[in-house]
Amino acid sequence: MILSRSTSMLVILSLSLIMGVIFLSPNFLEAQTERKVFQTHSGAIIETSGQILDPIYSVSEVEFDPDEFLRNFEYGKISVNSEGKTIRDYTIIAEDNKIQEISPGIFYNVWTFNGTVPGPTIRATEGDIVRIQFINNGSKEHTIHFHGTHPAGMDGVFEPVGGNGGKFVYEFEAGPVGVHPYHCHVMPLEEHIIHGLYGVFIVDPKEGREKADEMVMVLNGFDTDFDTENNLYAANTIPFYYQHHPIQINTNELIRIYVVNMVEFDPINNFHLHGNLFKYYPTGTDLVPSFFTDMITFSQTERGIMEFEYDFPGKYLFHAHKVEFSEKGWVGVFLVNDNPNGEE
Ligand SMILES: [Cu+2]
Repeated sequence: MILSRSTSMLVILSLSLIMGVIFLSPNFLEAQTERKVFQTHSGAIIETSGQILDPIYSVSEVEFDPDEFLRNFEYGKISVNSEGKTIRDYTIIAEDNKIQEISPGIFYNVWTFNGTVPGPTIRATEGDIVRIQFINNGSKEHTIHFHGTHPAGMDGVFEPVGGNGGKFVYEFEAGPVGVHPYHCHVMPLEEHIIHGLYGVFIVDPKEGREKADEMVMVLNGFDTDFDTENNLYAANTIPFYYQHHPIQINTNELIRIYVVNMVEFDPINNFHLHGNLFKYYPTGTDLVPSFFTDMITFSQTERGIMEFEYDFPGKYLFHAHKVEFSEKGWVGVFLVNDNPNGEE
């Protein structure tokens, strides 16, 4: 259809008027600034005018360094019992009242094990006795439920530990070999997980694994407006952190990543590595890899061990190939440097 110049002008003018009425109408403007009242998971009444909770807090009480967390393993206080078994003692303290600025301007009530989300990465060798003094300094009941093998009474489900100083000792033999999550198991479970009460438990084989540059990545998400959908995603809590602070690794050096998916609400998450493929050991229970791939999909608490080496230096992305998640923070970069020792 060919319109005369004056008809075209008339159409444009009419459209502009209609759009102007829509966008400038008091109702539309009000909708943009309308403050809605939400009840949070924990019962608090919060006002917000947008998709992200308004920063009603201005001070972060929790400092979390994803670089430090990445390669930090807690081996516990070591002793030997009368049978000659290694005992590893840990203390884990739960709290549920701290505020963390998880992304610039986004303050979130984190529930923590030993002050951070995720909690400490607990590491033992198969057959060691793991003994955890659990202290609940929160205001709500919490527990620690370890994945892995242990007696029923050590499962952290039917023995809720009261807040304000409640105590429980978890004691069990470390096993099976692999990478396992631990998390609070008090109902409503999603509330206790989404706020951050989780961490990683690594059980090493007695014969050890090949020497490698080892790291831990917990894939997590944050629902900052309490609609049971995540607004932010990350590897190790801070969205986009490893994109802005690339993880430095070397060429021709074995990299081993213990990956655990703790994203709540979304049925799947995944991990895609650029410029390379990795050997993948589901749950890390087998010493022979099951896959050689560049992309692995996880449901919640699914986890595994990845191993790879880069031949060529440079910057390589790793991210969720579920693009929504990577665009909301679950993306990072490996900066591969020439190995100072040459070919290892
Ligand atoms: Cu809990």
